[in-house]
Amino acid sequence: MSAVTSTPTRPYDDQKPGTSGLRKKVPVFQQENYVENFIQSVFDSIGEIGGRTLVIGGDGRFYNREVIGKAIRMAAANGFGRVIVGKGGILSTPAASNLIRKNKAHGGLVLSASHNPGGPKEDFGIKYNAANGGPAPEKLTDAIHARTRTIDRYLIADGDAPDIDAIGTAAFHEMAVEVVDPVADYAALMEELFDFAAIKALFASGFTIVFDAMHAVTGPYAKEILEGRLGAAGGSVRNFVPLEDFGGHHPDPNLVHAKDLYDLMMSSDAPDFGAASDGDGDRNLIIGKGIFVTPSDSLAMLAANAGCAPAYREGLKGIARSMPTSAAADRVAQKLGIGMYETPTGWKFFGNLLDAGMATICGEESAGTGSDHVREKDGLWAVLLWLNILAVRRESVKAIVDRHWADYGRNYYSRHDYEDVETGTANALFSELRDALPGLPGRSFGPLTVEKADDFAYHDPVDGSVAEKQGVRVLFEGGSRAVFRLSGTGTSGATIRVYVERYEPDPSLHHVETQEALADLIAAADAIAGIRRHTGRDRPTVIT
Ligand code: VG1
Ligand code: CO
Repeated sequence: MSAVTSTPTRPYDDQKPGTSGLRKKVPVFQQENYVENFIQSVFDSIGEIGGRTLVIGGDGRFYNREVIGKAIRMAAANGFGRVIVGKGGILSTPAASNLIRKNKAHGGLVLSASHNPGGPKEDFGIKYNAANGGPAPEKLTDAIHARTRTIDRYLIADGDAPDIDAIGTAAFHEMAVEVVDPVADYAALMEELFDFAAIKALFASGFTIVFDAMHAVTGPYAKEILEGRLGAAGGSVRNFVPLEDFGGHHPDPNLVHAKDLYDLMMSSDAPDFGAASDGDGDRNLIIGKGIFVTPSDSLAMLAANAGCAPAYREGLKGIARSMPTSAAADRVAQKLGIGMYETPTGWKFFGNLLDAGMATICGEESAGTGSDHVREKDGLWAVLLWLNILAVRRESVKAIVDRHWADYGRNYYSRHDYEDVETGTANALFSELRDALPGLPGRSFGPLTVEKADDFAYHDPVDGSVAEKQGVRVLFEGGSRAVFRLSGTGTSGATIRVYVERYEPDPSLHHVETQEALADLIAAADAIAGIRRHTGRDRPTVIT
């Protein structure tokens, strides 16, 4: 029997469940009724539920199990016919996307704060993915947010939710609770997309890999696929046990948090290939022996070589990238004669293009890459596509990168993050910057002259919706650019992201140190936005 509990709910503060759902510190989620009110607001906003299926899983961080228990009880009370839960509450974001699609579910609740740290005082998050397997579109997140403002009751079934540590189906009130192996269906999908025999042969020939799962959700996936099915040497997958606090680290596969891997790849003991993934398994870090591949370059190189993998042999329909991502992929699209789409940051903006068959491969500079096989970015997918390409070309990562730059030119690229800036300071910086935009064209900063400056607005070619204020762009004569935006995923203070890019066609200039190659642009970006002046910081927190 389902009990209906009426409770006046505490109002949410002003954070919109934006790019990646609701993200807060664990103690905020632990407040009475907080989780319940958010989940009920989702259920009240997604249309007819009666008898349908809901997928539930998370990245294993602290508080995952408690929230899954509540979600199951609430799903039963709200009329779902079935929930599919990853064993132990584990589901990577791309695996959840796949399960939603495969089972024609109404949607899914993915419990993760992605790359943010986990633990009793760290971050937690809940996002809702829709029936296509992708992040809830803005229309839906707006409706959920509005509902959190007025909600005055939630529905929850009595009794404890069934055990989620044993595979099998149990009845819970009127609903079936199906606990599934989180890896099986995902691994099967990867076998369909890629030439596993070729990758197996590559490993059998002595090719070596280190994959750092960062004690986050991809551990079991990588262990099964890379070591189990593809024959990578035992021990290739490191930190593969998901931990509630990720071992005290940030599961963020960048050059700061995956520094051990980076150092290994630059050393004389480096394996042939290094990779890592983030908390919820949707992002990737790719490092060859002696060479870091920037995510923007990786997107371009994967697109240019996708035909090596069976799933993409017929060619790509189009490529999409987020606006701050470098234009390296644009050159590939141009050469292939296919469409290129520039979207705001956040995977939800790719959904319509993928659903409409306009794009096959998508990517973000933040190390998210994926394709139309699911509706999320997919860390292991990117690693496997790289391996498939290496298995076919039998060249080193470095040789492939050098060849790509020689063929297309190099887009030098870097992102500078200023984390935990006081919110008022960050807002002041951006309002001043936006006010200054009309006066920028024609002005020079060192050797660079501004050609155009605007605030990116996206017009969705599929549904005509418009997303405004998606990042300030300053384009310089000659094609270099600086982009400024505020992060939507941080949980303390504001994070200012500055993205700089310069195109270099001349192969004799393709091996300059990145920060040096971008020095003029970095100086110009600071002069334009006054970052040092506003924040008092003399260097970024993270440089990628
Ligand atoms: C960041 C990245 C963005 C990514 C988002 C979610 O957002 O820049 O590209 O889509 O995280 O990724 P922001 O607003 O902080 O710049 V994840 O791995 O947290 O699902
Ligand atoms: Co993520």
